[in-house]
Amino acid sequence: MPRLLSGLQPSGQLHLGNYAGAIKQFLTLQDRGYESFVFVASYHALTSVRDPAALRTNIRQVVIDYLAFGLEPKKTHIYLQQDVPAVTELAWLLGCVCPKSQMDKAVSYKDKVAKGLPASLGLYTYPVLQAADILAVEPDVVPVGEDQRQNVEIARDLAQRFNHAYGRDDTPVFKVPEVMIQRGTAVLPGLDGQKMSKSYGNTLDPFLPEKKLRKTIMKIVSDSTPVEAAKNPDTDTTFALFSALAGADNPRTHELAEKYRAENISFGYGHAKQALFELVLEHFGPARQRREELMGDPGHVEQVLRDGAAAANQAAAAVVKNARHAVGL
Ligand code: AQP
Repeated sequence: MPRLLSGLQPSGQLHLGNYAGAIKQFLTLQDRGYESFVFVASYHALTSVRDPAALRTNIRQVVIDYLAFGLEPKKTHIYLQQDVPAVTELAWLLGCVCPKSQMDKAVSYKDKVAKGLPASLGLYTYPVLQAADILAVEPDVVPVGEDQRQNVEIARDLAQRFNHAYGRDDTPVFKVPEVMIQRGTAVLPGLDGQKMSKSYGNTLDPFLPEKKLRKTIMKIVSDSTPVEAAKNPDTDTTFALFSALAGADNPRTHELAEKYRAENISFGYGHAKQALFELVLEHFGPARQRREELMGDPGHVEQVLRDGAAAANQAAAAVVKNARHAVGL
């Protein structure tokens, strides 16, 4: 059975970018029979979150949202990063074969520091911990958004370096996984047109109460093309979000694109935003309902995490044992 591994940081409320770039792929692969390992990257979130109460709340919320979006614990092992200690041990072993220059070249560190995150050692070596998350459970694929491509490439590279240093030809220590990125939703824009990101304050949370959801969608930045003029759907954020949710090939998306292009006094950006609002409610209706139910069932959430951690620990134990042996410990 093929395996996938991926995770999200509990650095804030999950948003449409996380859903379109990552979670939607988890759901598709889960339905195709992949054994899935999907974790909450709580150690990674420590590079940006310094409020323990907020972190605790976010961690629980990410698990509830994973389940609400449709991850099924029978097919997907859901766990917290700190519940699989083998990951931090592997991070050390991988760090010892990682050239410093590789971290110097990592773009996410530079981007995040430029956005005001503290320039900590944790943030600097973030890709090594991420490589350990990935390699610990030997996945075939790592589905992520475009911004994570380089980090998965680093994980592949570290696995190969380690295998080269310590493996024997016929028995590599680490399995080298493939990155998987969804075309069309690889970088979803946020309300302001930049990449949608928890830390940029430009996100759309599909679980917002209806009134607030509509208000937030109406805030999406659009250009100043007058109502009666033709508009370009390909450069508009509202259209990008609609297309990511409905699907680029959906007749509803084509129909909306035609409305943009027509010179029509009765179709402005406000109408496109109303269409997006209705689509979000329709698309996430069942998830919004499930989320309400899950919020009242903390026992179930705890059980899911215990089972998920047991499966991840089991997978990681064999990998760490091999890696320790390979280096001479
Ligand atoms: N805008 C996006 N479009 C497509 N995919 C996205 N992802 C994030 N934003 C977009 C994908 O979601 C997964 C989880 O990412 P993460 O939580 O580890 O951190 P991130 O990529 O840094 O996400 P954020 O929201 O931007 O978090 P902060 O602001 O805390 O750094 C990944 O697969 C990512 O590609």
